[in-house]
Amino acid sequence: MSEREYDVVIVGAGFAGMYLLHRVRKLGMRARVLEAGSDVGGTWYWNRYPGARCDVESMQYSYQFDDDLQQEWSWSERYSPQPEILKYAQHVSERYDLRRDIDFNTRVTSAAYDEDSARWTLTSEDGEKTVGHYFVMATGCLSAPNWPKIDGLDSFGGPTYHTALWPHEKVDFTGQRVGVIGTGSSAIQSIPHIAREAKHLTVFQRTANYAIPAHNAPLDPEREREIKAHYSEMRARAKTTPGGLDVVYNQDSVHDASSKEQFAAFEHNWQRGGLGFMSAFGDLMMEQSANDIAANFVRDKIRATVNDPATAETLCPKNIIGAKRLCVDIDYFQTYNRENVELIDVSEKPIEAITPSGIRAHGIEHQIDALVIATGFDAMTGALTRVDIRGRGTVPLAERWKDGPSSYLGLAMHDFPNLFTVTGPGSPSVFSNMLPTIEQHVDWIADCLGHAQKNGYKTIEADAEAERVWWAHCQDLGKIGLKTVTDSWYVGANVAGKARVFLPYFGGIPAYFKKCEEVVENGYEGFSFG
Ligand code: N01
Repeated sequence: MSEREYDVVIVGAGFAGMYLLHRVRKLGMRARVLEAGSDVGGTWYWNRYPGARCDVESMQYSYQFDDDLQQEWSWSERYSPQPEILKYAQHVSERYDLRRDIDFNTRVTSAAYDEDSARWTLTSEDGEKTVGHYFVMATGCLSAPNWPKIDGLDSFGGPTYHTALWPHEKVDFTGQRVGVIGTGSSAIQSIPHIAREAKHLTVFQRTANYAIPAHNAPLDPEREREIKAHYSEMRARAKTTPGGLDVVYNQDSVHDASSKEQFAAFEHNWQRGGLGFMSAFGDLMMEQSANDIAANFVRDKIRATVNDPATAETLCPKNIIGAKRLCVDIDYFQTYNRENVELIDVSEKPIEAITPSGIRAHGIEHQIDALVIATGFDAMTGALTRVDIRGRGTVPLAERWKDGPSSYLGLAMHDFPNLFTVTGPGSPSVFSNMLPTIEQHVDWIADCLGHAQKNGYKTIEADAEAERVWWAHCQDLGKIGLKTVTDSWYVGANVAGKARVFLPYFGGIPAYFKKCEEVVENGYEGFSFG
């Protein structure tokens, strides 16, 4: 093998790429990770905006492949802030000596498969080529930043910050007039922090969002001890729930409960805080009348929190609760009680333009010194289609997916032999606790590579029919209930021109994990080895 030729080339040094490197090393394979950033951490490397933190509880958002690792690491808060998760990623990279096999500051721009050698050649921005027998895109579901199409965006005279590309050095908004565009999770987390610092903050809201309080606090040492004593049991319980979270899901219909019982269940989940809010009843995402009860509960909370009735009404979401990703907040709605915070509703009429000194909406130019773009990501497919990936034939992946993606299990695609995706479209990923789901994908991929190695196979490829059937199943699941009724990044609606297709798998973690196991038990059903 030449110096730049490997058994496995992995793109991305987030939690997926790091663990995959660790796993394939154990198979005795030579691996290289190519990472655009200057360090490990993936999403936690890039998303450094003020207030960034995980909306899954710390004790559940960590690797579980090594009990020593999970026993030795201590989280300081119930919900970990981004710097602490980044430190954890750095700790993992040191503990398993990962950095020596990672090329940082290396953005891959293209990858081409050569049928004769059954190898992929990856080219990075600087023209360097890396060859791999296997190629894994461990590039995350929410990693390709989405910039809004607003006239004059480039003309703004002050600094512009995208939440997903936040500078590494502290951004100080003291004394400044700041404009924030967007009110998704990133905005909801950052707005309270920006408001505390800025002279004036103007938030431009196109769609109001539901947010459940985090009730964040220092991690209770007793709770930590208790979980660590029974960690594997908690992880096992989590794998039995739809979202892979150790939360008790009530399967009963909200309609079978009295108003008092409904209120008590929602209040209990509200006081507990976090993403488990929708676990109060089993049919909240199944029908409108059930969903309305949960939505009205949250709207009433917003009205009770925000002093100005008109602002409160603007902040009350009109759409289905849970159809867009639920947000978890710390003092988000309270922030609108501050004198220096102003909310501009751009739901009926979009922002007209960004000018050198402000944002124009409804004919009024709001003067700002700094602009924060919190408009999210080209979710689930963006990180894959932004690389010119060509498998068998010359049609790039982006072209093949112009009417929507297709994938077998979110792991592999026909016509792209020896290429795997971690948490690709058609996987539960974004509907689950991402870190354990990543681990399951990586384990599956590494086991599959081990199987090919043991049997002397040169190629692994998803069968066209298996992919077609799986993708059709994902689309059918998407049609159940209320998930696709609302425009969201789950269906690609947030990116201009993107095909409207249901991107994740909505069948829940237990069904998905079982399917992956069955595929293996049935001799890698739906895959062909050459
Ligand atoms: O992005 P988003 P995000 N004019 O797409 C608005 C994960 N995450 O970065 O809804 C005006 O949710 C857009 O409006 P609309 C989490 O899974 C996790 O906040 O399209 N507004 C929306 O309000 C999350 O769901 C954590 O009408 C415009 C906002 O921008 C996902 O990442 C933390 C606009 C975008 O919201 C994405 O969250 C943060 C325009 N032209 C994020 N274009 C954790 O805690 C867009 N918008 C782990």
